[in-house]
Amino acid sequence: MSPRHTPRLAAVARPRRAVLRTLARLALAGTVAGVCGGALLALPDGAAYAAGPLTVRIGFVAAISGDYANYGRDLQNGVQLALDEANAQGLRIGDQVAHFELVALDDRADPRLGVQSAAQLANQGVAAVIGHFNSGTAIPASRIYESAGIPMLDPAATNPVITAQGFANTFTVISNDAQNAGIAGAWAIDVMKAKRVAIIDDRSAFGQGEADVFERTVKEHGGNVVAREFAAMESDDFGPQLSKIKAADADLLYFGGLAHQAASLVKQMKARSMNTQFVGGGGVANPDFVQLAGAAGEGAMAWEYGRPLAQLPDGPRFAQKYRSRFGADVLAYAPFGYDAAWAAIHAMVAAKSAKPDVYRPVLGTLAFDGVTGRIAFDEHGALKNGASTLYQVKQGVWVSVMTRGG
Ligand code: ABU
Repeated sequence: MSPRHTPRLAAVARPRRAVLRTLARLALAGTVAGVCGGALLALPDGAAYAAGPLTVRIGFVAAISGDYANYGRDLQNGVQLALDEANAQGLRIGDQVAHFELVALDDRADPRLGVQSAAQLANQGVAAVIGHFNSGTAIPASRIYESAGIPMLDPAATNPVITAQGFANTFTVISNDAQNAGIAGAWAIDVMKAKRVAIIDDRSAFGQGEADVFERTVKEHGGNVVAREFAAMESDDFGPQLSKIKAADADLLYFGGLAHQAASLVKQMKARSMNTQFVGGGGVANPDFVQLAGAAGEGAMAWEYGRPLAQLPDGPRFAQKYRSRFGADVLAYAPFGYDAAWAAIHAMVAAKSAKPDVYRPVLGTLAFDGVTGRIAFDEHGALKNGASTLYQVKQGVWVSVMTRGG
């Protein structure tokens, strides 16, 4: 289904209003059905209807309730900010002023709901989807979007399988875990000189995926993995795993999972008086971790995607706009949500169409400077030249230590 078109009557000669009103009704019927496309309608005497506004529905899906709701709402805010700005700028898609409308759904990090949400958005005829937050929902949902021919712009889910599937409609504006966890694994051995490495993951497509990459890279760099443990995403009890890791005398523990579990983990490490260096993968270096972990979070390290917002040319301005609009600070991936939305908008404007089959080829060759850096895609839709940054909690604040890649 095409995005909704709503023609509007422009300046016309007064005596012909009745005729023109009838034509306007006909035009409206035609464009709603995707027949007219909102182009100027030429009349015999040279009078014309200017094309009216084009409403473009942009789908958004993430976990916006449950344990991961803070990530999802943060992402949604980033997307909304981009749509608000595009609407305020009065951008044109072809002959029509575009009005972007967000259609937001909650997949609650559940792959089943992820697929249902994707089908629902496809049925509603959205022009693009920004989502999902979890790799476990993004991977199956991407198959729905591919079948429906709707571009999915992934701002947060980082399992490399997402783009490795080779889908024409899948694009990621964030670097992936082949890169982020690979950099972390090499750094753990080459820079940290870790001698006895332990790994825990949350068994999610994301956490297990990054832990696998980390383990493989550690071994490739000559490192020694003394423990490989896991705990389900829902679990907050790491007692059995930490007993083994303490007994194995690990000097570095890498965790593949998200902030609230990472916070529980460091608290339990502190309770056991472990001096093993904690290192998170993506999704840990954010204010929620610091708040939940309290004093136990001090000294924790984590590798995150991209560059520090404060060091990016438009980062501080974005942070300020976000604070003014939503009354809160950026949590994690809002800038990527913002860039994902703008990627879709730029492609539609350049293609002069919000029809996925028309603007998708433009999206594939797009290159622009987003808030998070240069946005351009490789032949699989993966972000080109993504960066990763190491952070450490110092006096209750995540501080950037080094950036690799990009
Ligand atoms: N990449 C951060 C966490 C989300 C996920 O990939 O599941």
